[in-house]
Amino acid sequence: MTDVKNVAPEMGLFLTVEGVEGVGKTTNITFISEWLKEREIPFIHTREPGGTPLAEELRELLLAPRDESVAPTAELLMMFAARAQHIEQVIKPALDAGKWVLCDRFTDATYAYQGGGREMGFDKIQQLEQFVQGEFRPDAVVLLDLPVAVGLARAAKRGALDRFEQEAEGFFQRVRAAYLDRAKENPGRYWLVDAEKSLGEVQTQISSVLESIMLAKVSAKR
Ligand code: Z5A
Repeated sequence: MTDVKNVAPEMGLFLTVEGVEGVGKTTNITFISEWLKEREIPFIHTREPGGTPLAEELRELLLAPRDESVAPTAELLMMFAARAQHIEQVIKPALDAGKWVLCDRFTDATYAYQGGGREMGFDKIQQLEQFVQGEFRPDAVVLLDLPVAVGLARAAKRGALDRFEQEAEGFFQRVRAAYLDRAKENPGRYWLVDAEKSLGEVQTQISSVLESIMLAKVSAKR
């Protein structure tokens, strides 16, 4: 195991976790939080859309099922409005304080859900990403991947469906394809985890990914 005790305080790192519906993000983010605690790495856990009071209000608006159909452009802009607030109020201050930021979804979800799922394409998202974030990007993206039908079957065991969860399987197939394309295009930043395996096997993969991310971070600082 990497000895991080002497390097952790000044080593802020922005780590996001992504994947389609039912892939096990929540479960595995709890696992990652424990992994960080065991190593005494200071971190915050946050999520998108959300993470600040204003952004959480936008999340409620975005996820609530409604009779009125939501224009994809309105949805896209609300995602980035929430993100702008989240970056400014929570993410950057935590990184500046030397903490890791463990974030449940970020802009990759916009590429996957609005770009892929809603078929909006990627150009406008790229423009908004540049406008809102400049060059700011996650240091590492853990992409949990599994066949859509498996994820939907897992998620079906939960309660009432939100506005995204009510989409048809084809929507989630496009989401998954967009995520996998992004991972293929940026192999240095994405860490692909086979989330169809048993939870124990998934978490073994995640531990090894975290060790690699940590080593890369430590050597980059040297
Ligand atoms: N969205 C967007 O469109 N654009 C954006 O830019 C952003 C977001 C940022 C809210 O996200 C919605 O916002 C999301 C995309 C959109 N909509 N969807 N769909 P969210 O992240 O809050 O919602 P979610 O995708 O439903 O995630 P979740 O609630 O965290 O669920 P999960 O990732 O599927 O995780 P889970 O609850 O841990 O796992 C589901 C079940 O599977 C649970 O019973 C586990 O015990 C079980 N599980 C987990 N792992 C395993 C393994 N390995 N084997 C067997 N069973 C397992």
